[in-house]
Formats: sequence, structure tokens, C-alpha cells
Amino acid sequence: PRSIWLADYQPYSHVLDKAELCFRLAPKGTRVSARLHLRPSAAARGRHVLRLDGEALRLVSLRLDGQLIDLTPDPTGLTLPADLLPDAPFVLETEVLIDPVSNTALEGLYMSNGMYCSQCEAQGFRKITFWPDRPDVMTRYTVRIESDLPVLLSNGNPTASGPGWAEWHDPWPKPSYLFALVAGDLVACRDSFTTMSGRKVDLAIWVRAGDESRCAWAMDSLIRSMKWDEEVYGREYDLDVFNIVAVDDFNMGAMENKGLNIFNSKFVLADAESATDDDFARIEAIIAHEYFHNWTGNRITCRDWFQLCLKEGLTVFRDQQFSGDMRSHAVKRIEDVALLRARQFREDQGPLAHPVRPESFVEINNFYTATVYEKGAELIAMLKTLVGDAAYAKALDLYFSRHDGEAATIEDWLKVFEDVTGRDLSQFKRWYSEAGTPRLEVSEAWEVGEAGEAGVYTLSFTQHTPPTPGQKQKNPRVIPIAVGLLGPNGDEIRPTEVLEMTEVQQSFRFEGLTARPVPSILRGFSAPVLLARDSSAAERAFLLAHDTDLFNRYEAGRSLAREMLVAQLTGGADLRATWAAALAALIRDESLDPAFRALTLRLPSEDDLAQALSERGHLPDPEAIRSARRAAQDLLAGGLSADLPGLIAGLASDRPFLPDAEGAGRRSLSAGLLALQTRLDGGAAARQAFDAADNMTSAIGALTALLDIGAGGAELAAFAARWQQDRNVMDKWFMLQAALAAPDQAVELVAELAAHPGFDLKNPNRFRAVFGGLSANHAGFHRADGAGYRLLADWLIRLDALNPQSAARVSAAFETWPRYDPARRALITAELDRILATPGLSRDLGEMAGRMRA
Ligand code: HT7
Ligand code: ZN
Repeated sequence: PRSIWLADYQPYSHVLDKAELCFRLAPKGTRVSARLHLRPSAAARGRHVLRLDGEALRLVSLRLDGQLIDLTPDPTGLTLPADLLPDAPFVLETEVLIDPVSNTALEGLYMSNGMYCSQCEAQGFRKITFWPDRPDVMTRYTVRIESDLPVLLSNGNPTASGPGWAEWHDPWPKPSYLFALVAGDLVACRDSFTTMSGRKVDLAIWVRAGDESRCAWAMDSLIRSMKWDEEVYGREYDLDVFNIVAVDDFNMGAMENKGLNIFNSKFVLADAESATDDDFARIEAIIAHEYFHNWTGNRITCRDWFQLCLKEGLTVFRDQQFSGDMRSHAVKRIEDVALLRARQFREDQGPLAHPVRPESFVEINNFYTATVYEKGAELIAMLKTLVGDAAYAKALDLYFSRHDGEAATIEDWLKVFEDVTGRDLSQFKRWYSEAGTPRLEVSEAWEVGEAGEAGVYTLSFTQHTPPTPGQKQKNPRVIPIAVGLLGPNGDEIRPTEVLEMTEVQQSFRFEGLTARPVPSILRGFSAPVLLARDSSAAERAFLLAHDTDLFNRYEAGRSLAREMLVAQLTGGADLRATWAAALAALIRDESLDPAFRALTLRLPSEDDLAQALSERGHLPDPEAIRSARRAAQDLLAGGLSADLPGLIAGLASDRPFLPDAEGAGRRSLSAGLLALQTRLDGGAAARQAFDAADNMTSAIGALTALLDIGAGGAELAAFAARWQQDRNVMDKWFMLQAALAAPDQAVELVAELAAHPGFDLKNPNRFRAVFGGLSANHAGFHRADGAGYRLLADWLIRLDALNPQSAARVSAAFETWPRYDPARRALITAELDRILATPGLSRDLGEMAGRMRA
């Protein structure tokens, strides 16, 4: 398959002034009629063919200004030759037949549980009708839907309806990827929101009958998001209605279609009984994310798919700000950075590394990645740090006013910052074009002052970014390094200041100090870099106890745990006692936020440790990693044994479950402590906690603790008996078993789960639960005989025939292969080769396997 290149971008030949669509819905033969009002663009007049994208469409008729035309489409679209085309405005009418029932790829128009549903980002609209399916072609849509189903929805505002039909008009020009249609037997949970200029917006969340009681949190999150975007970014909603639909079969989390967001049902439905605190927090964040796209993505969209980070990075940054405002900024930052390191740093270190703005792709669906989303958000955070809050706000205002209604680029984005601040951002732009995580080495020097005089402390940094696929040479980047200094007694003697590093090597002097300070570097994780600093365990323990920056306090604990485990695995100095004592002190400190303590208690994951070992040039041994990590948990549990029952009891509450930050933090710490207690008492406390649980968070916490010690059979059975009718809850049951099975049993267990009557290859959530669970089981997946790799490859090949997009996403489980020993490397690459040799392999999975193999 052909690669598409950013450098080859050409504007479209025509302007699409408006479009009328009519859908006559039928499961196997939906008839789509389209009237496109076109005219040649100024540059193209009289010279250009008209190219329309189209895939898997049966063309019934084609008319130009009313005249029937006899043209045969090719497999990817339709070309109207230049000599057929008027040099003035014209109307092109098409009628096509599509087959929603057979659409298992869940892209275009498909069916899920008897309901019609569309997914058009990135290039799904071409599976609905012939169209210039590219984000820089924006137009106003009028849509008519004909069907006997009771609820017929599309974008924009409803204009008219009658028995068996409904019409919608969207006054805002949009690209085709934001088109949506839903038809089904649904019920609405309703509310309203009055915007800052006093317009009333009708809000509805559409779900299957029976799910109404689980919409309250999503609705509450939506209303808070609408208010927040007005207050913080000055952005007002712009239609009379805002609809959200929950659907069970969905490739990703949710989709920001204009005025008609479509959600994976697991990111809408929640109540205390069926959803965990993490689910509630994720729902809040995703509802906000999709809503915020209304301005960052919809009103201002992307010129082409290479600019994906323009909408995704910015919108992730905005949803992170929102969640921080709703909850705790420090806790949110710690969670976001943990995710960035686990997913994006991992991606950056392997064969799938790519720039935040890639230069080429075969299948754009393969670039909805942690790099585009999470690193894209980090770039916005860095920009904000560099220019300051006031200039950031001004730049955003200018961005919205200058580019409203346009399809913009990263150049446009950076230009508003340059215009507002007068800064030259050409060096900053390298963050968008160069892949890889910079490694930041630090050294320090202390010059004692002459008798009675102050001393000078110098921090010296060196940056180096390792080569990534297709990019051997890297250039120095601008790196904002937030630094504070602590005195020997733990007091802060220099508050945070941002050092701006622009060279490969650079030193910064701090004068007027009376004693050698302890530096707190990269506070708040001010740049997405790997900080390499040889500090002692004692210094890390000191920062864990005293740092005023909560992120770096956590960071000190995390790095102490990591260094302790790496030392255990590589024969280094024994740091266990320092680590266990420092952590136990923090856990006992009831003046600290429980959520913060819970995060610090969490040991680096087995995959994090494999990453850390590989960064230091060691081959990770999955079994040894698992054993060392579990031994550390045992040691900590032993040290805290006298405190655990009291600490756990102290975190209990009589108040009814509320999914707020305070309650979630308490439950999170309680679950972490229960996991330790379970290592001491063989599961007695966890069994009791499971039986007594009145909310899903506590039940899952107890079940996790039990499965982790190889127990929990009775509880799993009870859980399944209670929840077997609930798909989203049962995904947890599948996932936990796959992720927590003992390494020598994981593959067999996952094979059994895939043969379970509840396993459904057509449902992406279930596939991810089972096979995402397997790949999260580090030692089980990386079993030395390659059985884990073989099982995953078998099922990816099977899934690819039905749903290439989902198969390609899960295949990234193989991206870490270069880290491992030669035997494992050979086993994984053999599976990638087997995938590549599969007849009829999709472009999606083919590109992923090919890139991993290159
Ligand atoms: N913009 C959306 C990304 C997306 C997607 C969503 C659902 C199914 C397929 C999809 N392809 C791309 C979601 C977002 O980032 O907000
Ligand atoms: Zn998004």
C-alpha cells in the first residue's frame, strides 16, 4: 500500500458550498442520496478533474446538473474528467447502496444491537457516500433520515420530523469526519444548559431502555464541562441541542461529531454499583474531551490528517486542565505523567516511534497514538510554561478569532504564539517534527564561598535524543526545566523557577546560598524528557519527605522504588531498607492526601521495570522482574504489618458512595493497603471486603488483591453470577483474570476466556479486555516458549478479517520486542512475519506489523 506524505499536500480542486443527504435506512441495503453543490476553486478553474473518495459503495446513479452520467468507480473512488465539469457552480447527485449489517469494521454506517450508528473519523465517510473525504473540505449539511425506528438523529439542529422521518440542519460548516447519524429504539436522559449569552441548550443522553439510571454522572460532567469552557477559555456552545449517544460496539472511546457525540457505552454509563472511581474519573474526562472538541477540532479543524495533534494534543491538554480543576492538580498530574511514561515513552523507544506530527502514513487510523495525544498535550503544557499564563490566554483568544471556521495547521497554531509574544518558536517546532524522548543528564557543582561569603551552586544539563526510525540525527530542543532548591533542613530556599535550555549543554548558576542545596529538578514534569540523574537513595528519600512540589515528591518515591528494584535485578547495592522505611513513613503520614499516598505506594509496573532495565542496557527477564517486585511488596507489607488493619479501618466511611476526589482517594489508598494485607493474611481481609463491598471500586479492589495471590475463585464466580447480563461490568471480569493470572497459566486461561460463550470477536471492548489483559500480564505474555505471542498473533489475524482498526491497535503489544533477549526477539518477530504473510491482511495491521518489523 502507498504512503501518503505531508509534503505532498495539495488544496482540493473544488469548493463544496452545501450538501443535502437523504438516508433510507435498511439493514442490508441503506440507500444514500447526496446532492453536492460544488464549484471549481479559484486555482483549479477549467483545469481539474473532480475526485471523490468512495469505498464499498454500490453506485446506483450519478447526475451532473440533472443529467445522468455513466461512470464506473474504481475501488477507492470516482473521478469525473475535467471535460465533463462546468467552469461554474454545479450540482452533483449520487445515489448509492450500503450494507450496515455486514459492516464489522465499525467505520462508516454500521449496526450495533439493532441500532444504526456512524463513525466517520478519520476516513469513514467515504464508506457512506462518494465525497471529498478530507478535513479541509468543509460544508453545511442538511440531512433527512427515513426509518421506522423511533429515534432519528444527526448533527446540528432538528428542523422537522414526522412518522418515519426526521430532518436536521447543521448551520456550522464541517468536514465529513464530523458527520454522524444514529437511529434506534433509544430513550433520553434530559437536562438543559443556559450559555453565557443566555441561550438555552437542550441536552440529551440517548441510551437503551433500562440504562437511564446510569446517565446522571455523564450529564453532570457535561454541564460542568460547558460551564468550565466558558469560564476558562471563553468558549460558548453554538447549537440549540447537544446529543450524546451510548453504543456498545465502538472502536475507540468516543467521537466528537458536531452536536451529536457518540460514545462507547463504557464511557457514559455509571453508578456506584457498577462503575469504579477510575471509571467515573474517565467518564468525566472523556465527556469533557469530546465537548471541548466543539471549539478545538470542530470550529477550528485540521487542514489534513498530519495535523491531528492540533486538535488532539490541545484537547487532551484542555481535558487535563479541567480534571485538575475538578479534582486535585497534583494527583492529576502524577496520573497523567504515569500514563505518558507507560504508553508514550514506551512508544518512543520502540519501532513505532514517530513525531507528534508524522510526515507520512499508510493508514491514518494507526496514528491515533499516545505520541499524538499525550505527547501532543505535553507540548501545549510546555508552550504555556514558556510563554506564561497570560500570554497563553491571549494566544488562545487570537487562535479562536483568527482561525474560526478554518482548517488549520501547526504553523498557524505556533504563529499565534509568535504574534502574541514576539518569540521565535522555530526551535520549539522541533518538538513536533522530531520523534524520541530527550534524555537529560544533570551534574552539579558547589563552590563554597570565601569565609563568611555566600556559595554558588551550578546545575549543568546535557540533552541527547536517541535515533528513531527514519530519523538518525536529532537537534537540540528548547526544554523548560522547572527547578527549586531545598536547604539541608528541608526548607525551600529557592522557589520554583523555569530554566530555559536551548543548547546541547548548558549550565545555570544559583548565587547567594549559605549551604549546599538539594535540587528539585523538573518540577511538575515541566518537559517530557527522561531525567537521568545519579542521586543517592538518601537524597531521594529526603525529597520524598520534604519536597514542596508534590509531583517531585511522588517522583522521588517512584525513582527510589525503581532504583531499588533495578539494583535487585542487576546485582547493585541493596536499597530495600531505605526504600521501605521512607515509604512506610509516608504511608503513615495521615496529614497527606490519601490519593497522593496511594499513588506513591504503587510500585513501578513490570513493564515500567523492563523499560528501566532496557534504558540502562540490561536485558529484562520478565519472571525475575515479577519476583523482585512481589518480594518488595512482601517486604513493605511486613514492615507495615502492625499498622495495616488500623490504617485500612481509618479509611472506611459511613457516607454513601460519592465519586468525588476525596472519596476516590480514600478508596484508592485503602485498596493499595488491602493488597499488602492480602500478602500477609492469605486473603482473609480481602474476602471480607469483597463480601461487604457496596460499590464497584471496593469490590474490584478486593478481587484484584485476591487474584494477585492466586486466590479469588469463589469471588470470581459470585461476580459473574451477579453481573452476567452487563457487558461493561463483565469486561472487568475478563480483563482482571487475563491480567492477573500466574505467568505459567495466563496463556491457557486467556485461550479459555476466548472460548467462553461471553467472548464476542465483534465487540472491541471484549477483545481488548481479554487480549489487552494478556499483554498487560507482563510475565505471562512474555512466557519463554512464545505461547503468549502465538496466541495473540492467532487472534489478531482472526480479528483483522472483521475489524482491522481494532486489530492494528492491539498489535502494538509487540512493539517492545527489541528490548528482550535474542530468543524472545526471534519468537516475536516470527509472529510478526506470520501476520505479514497472512493472505488478505488489512492495510491497518499490515502497516503496524511492517513498521514493527522494519
Ligand atoms: N476524535 C476521535 C478519534 C477517533 C475515533 C473515535 C471513535 C472511533 C474511531 C475513531 N477514530 C478516531 C476521538 C477523540 O480523540 O476525541
Ligand atoms: Zn480527541
